[in-house]
Amino acid sequence: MTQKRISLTRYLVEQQRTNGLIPANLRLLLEVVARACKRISIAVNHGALGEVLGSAESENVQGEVQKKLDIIANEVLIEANEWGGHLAAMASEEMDNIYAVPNRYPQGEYLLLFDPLDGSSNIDVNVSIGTIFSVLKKPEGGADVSVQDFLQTGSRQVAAGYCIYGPQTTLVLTVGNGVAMFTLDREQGSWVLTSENVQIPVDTKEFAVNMSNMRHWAPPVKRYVDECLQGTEGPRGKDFNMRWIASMVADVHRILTRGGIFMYPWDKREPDKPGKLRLMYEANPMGWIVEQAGGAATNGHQRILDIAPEKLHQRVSVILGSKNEVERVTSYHQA
Ligand code: P6P
Repeated sequence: MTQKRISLTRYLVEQQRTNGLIPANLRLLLEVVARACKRISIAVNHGALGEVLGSAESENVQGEVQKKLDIIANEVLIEANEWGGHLAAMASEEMDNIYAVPNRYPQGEYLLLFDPLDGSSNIDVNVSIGTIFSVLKKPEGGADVSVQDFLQTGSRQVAAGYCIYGPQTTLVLTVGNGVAMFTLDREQGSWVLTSENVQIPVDTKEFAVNMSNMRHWAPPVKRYVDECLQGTEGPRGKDFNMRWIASMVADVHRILTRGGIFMYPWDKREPDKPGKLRLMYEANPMGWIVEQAGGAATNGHQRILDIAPEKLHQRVSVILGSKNEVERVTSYHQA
């Protein structure tokens, strides 16, 4: 008996019917984003055949060289979402300012934030990359939408997800009732529910960090990684494995699938910079997804989702994954 196939549409309708978590316009938003991710997946999978590899010879707001696919993915998400009447505005890692829905289209109640193609340094070497997105509600009242409307804590998200473009193309989503995964059936062009109520093991033997930065870390992070490296002879009494794909979506997907801890901590090279990753469209959506799967996400001192944002593109230290490990690293910061 083949397993019953549940489509993304059916999943969203049933979530609305049973939990009232997905009003019609939010369902439309999520289906539009999922369709945009299909288009991005096609472009990514063309690789060298699609003349989409390499640099775009431009820089983003972060001062990072943009890849052609960064810009393509950003344009796909903007074009897919601007006309539907579900959004007031969008914000992207690839755009300095917010993108208000043009007046020729109806204004909606939601705000969509995204990193259109995270891990783009991996594009040209054929390593998994992904799209990360976060959904907020535009605060009531007020005239035209502004960047201030976006500056809400991650705990106010109404939906969050990512799409990983790897051996499979998989959409991972939460609306606050656990985490579900949908695998793209390329023959039918449809998203099929392949996992729900995803749970991250609370313990792990696998850590993910860029070890080349070790000498720059703060003592609590150094202590944690040193203890992992001491293995059975050290205070942890067990050996650890290390992974670092340098693609947050791929590292987080592995952690959602089999546990682990992911760290991109502050380091002393740029002491005024809290970390490399961005709060609004990387740490917040990933932090909520991880929490919804029974994990934890902090900046070493506080819950990621409680951080009050001051700037749209602000950065943050990220420690997320298996709950007991994240709590251990966070406790070392209190010591
Ligand atoms: P590093 C990709 O550029 C990214 O923003 C994340 O996806 C990834 O976890 C991190 O940076 C990798 O950084 O310094 O190891 O190249």
